[in-house]
Amino acid sequence: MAVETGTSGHSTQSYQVTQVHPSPSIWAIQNFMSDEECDHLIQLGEDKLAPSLTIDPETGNHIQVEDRTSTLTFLSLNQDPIVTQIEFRIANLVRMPVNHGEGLQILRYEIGQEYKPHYDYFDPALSGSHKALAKGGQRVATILMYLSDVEEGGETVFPKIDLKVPPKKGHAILFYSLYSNGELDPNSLHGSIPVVKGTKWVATKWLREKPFIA
Ligand code: PD2
Ligand code: ZN
Repeated sequence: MAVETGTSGHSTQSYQVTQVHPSPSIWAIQNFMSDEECDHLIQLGEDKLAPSLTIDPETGNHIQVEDRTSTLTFLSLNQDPIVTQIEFRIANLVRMPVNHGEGLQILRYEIGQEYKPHYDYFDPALSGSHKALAKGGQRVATILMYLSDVEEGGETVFPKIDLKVPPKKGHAILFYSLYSNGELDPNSLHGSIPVVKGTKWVATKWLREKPFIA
């Protein structure tokens, strides 16, 4: 397992990166965020939570589906100095410009809430994908940053490769939805299994091929 240590140039946070799977490429990042940063993101999210939506593969419009039962808040890029600091840390980690990132999403899962297995990429064969692809191209990678510990359940799972990642405050995972040649990786299927005890808070950032157009 490859291990490297990164230090964010925009703060003193020092984190450890470990590759946990080669294809899809999945990386675990310990201590990616401080407790204060996690608490700050939860605070930004908690007053503005609304039902989570997904993109309808037929129309490209945002719709509410039974597969995603959490609530969420979307943050703006560069919303405040702490958000900006985290966005630069992510850009540094993935070696992509900060403007390739969609805005952070702050997600809350209560007991029983989940996100059933899905792909973060847009399947170009589906009519609804064109609208989404026009806003910065394909989603190349995703970083999930855990903002709370969860007493039981709430793991991020990759069913095709039998991998389960328990949420732990301050830790993150980064995974790629495309092969390095740009083709879609079907093994990147992933989800969040139901919370059994406690509350799961997570921040998600989806990273595009090109600058993201909100
Ligand atoms: O919250 C998660 O663990 C999770 C799992 C799968 C989030 C997402 N996908 C996502 O936001 O795309
Ligand atoms: Zn996802």
